[in-house]
Amino acid sequence: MCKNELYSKFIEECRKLPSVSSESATEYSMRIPQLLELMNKRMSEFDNINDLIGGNSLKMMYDNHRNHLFFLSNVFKLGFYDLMSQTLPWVYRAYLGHKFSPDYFPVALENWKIVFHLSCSERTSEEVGIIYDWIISKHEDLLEISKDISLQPPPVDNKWLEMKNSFRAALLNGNISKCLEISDGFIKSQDDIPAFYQYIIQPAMYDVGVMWEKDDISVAQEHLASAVVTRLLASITTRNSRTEKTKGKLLITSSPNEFHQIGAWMLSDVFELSGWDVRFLGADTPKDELFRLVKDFMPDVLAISVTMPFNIDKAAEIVSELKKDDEFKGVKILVGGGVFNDNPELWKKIGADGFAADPVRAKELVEGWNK
Ligand code: B12
Repeated sequence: MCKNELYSKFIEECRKLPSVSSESATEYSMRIPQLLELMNKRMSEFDNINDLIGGNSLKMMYDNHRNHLFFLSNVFKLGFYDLMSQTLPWVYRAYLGHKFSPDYFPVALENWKIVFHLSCSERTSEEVGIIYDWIISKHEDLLEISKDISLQPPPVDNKWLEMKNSFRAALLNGNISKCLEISDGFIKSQDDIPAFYQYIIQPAMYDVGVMWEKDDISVAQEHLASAVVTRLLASITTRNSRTEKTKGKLLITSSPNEFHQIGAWMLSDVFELSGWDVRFLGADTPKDELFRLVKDFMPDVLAISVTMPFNIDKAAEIVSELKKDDEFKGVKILVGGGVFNDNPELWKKIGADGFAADPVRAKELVEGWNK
């Protein structure tokens, strides 16, 4: 069977898995701290743990355990198994890329089951156990699928390829002068900014992600690239003048616990430069603080950026609380970011008013609402 067929079959089977009841999903989520502590302890006591995690730090494994729990908690709460079939191959690829042993997965999954058995009610342990058993049974398939089904960056038009590649090289070298030279060459007027973001910066950063995934670059190099992009965005933002702010008010933030903020920043620039009154909050805004600002600023649109699948519930909570409160009935909610791009139906599941894959499409959508 070719890998694409194998993956299609995997997705289909995953969709047919029984849903976890809302009581069990809630218990799973409430018990995350205990589950995490117990799992970290069990796994770190294995004699061969160093081999299983490929010589990486225990901290890396602990972070992965935390992400695992928050991620599956989202899958169970939303009953959205596509999120799982779409993320598992990435998990395999990224861990194997970072030298984890293939044996780590079945060992960890079996131990999760023991941990649920020890910490949760029989019902929860049984319901989530079925899902874990299915993942364990797919281990060989996942090893195969993960080899080439990737969250690959979307292809870049040949027209931009060379420039994107030299921009990426400059980013990874921390060469801000070269990045400025490229952006100055591209951006002849404010109208060129959205295209520069979309065709040069975004794909270059997606490449950086794939390089990190394969362990071709270090975390430090990825941080360097992000820092250069942030400095560049600051220079573009400050060097370009705003028109009158007549189009409406937009408040944009990344969800709580979401540290990716570059995409949200781009959205903020594109709206601001076209005449919107924008407040951009950056990464990881706590929910209660966000609500205070929404109350003061009372935007026409609250835009929430989410990249990581384990942060969807945080955005979902904001949407549901805002929608419940009459005071905010004039505020529309727009969502976007990596996890929504990878799962284009997800925005409906969390009750948002709309989703757009990039700032230009976001502006078209929102300006349609405002008519
Ligand atoms: C830089 C980076 C980081 C930086 C972010 C720094 C910063 N200041 O933002 C740091 C180091 C913090 C980071 C952390 C992590 N990261 Co990271 N990161 C990246 C990387 C390389 C680039 C992100 C980026 O800037 N992309 C460019 C922007 C422009 O693209 P974008 O976000 O998609 O935004 C566009 C659209 O989505 C849209 N959009 C975005 N937001 C919104 C909002 C609205 C309302 C709308 C309408 C549109 C919209 O418009 C934007 C422009 O077109 C990506 C690779 C990738 N594919 O994105 C990995 C990536 C996202 N990270 C990844 C991971 C795993 C992590 C960590 C878990 C790593 C770890 N083990 O700690 C943590 C998670 C931390 C957390 N809690 O959030 C994985 C996620 C895989 C997955 N789907 O599960 C990726 C894909 C890397 C990979 N290939 O494996 N990361």
